[in-house]
Amino acid sequence: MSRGSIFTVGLFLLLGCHRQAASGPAVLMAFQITPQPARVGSTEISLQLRDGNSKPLTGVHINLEADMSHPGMAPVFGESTEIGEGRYRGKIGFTMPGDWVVLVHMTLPDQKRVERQIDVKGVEAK
Ligand SMILES: [Cu+2]
Repeated sequence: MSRGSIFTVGLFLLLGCHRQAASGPAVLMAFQITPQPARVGSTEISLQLRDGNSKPLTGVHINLEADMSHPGMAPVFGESTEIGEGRYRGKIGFTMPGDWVVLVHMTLPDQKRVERQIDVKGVEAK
């Protein structure tokens, strides 16, 4: 499997943006999921974080957690590392086809905790 080509194909195909909730620190999160469509196996989650002034948010510690909605399904976890100004990249290994939710657990440099959610529907079989 050629990681490079898969990343290029999927890049920018899915770009989401979630505004912050009414309370809590301002964190704007854009995301890309590669490959598209998502498949069982290693999946790259690229994030771009900005603060309320649209400045890149650096130094955020990120843990990824992915869940399915039905019972008896263990969550899967992944780390995310900063690769550039406010840009982070991590991997999640989807273990089953279907609808997943990726929880992005963030700890900001001031230790405030923020969580965002990415719906990844229709993960395909390998
Ligand atoms: Cu499942």
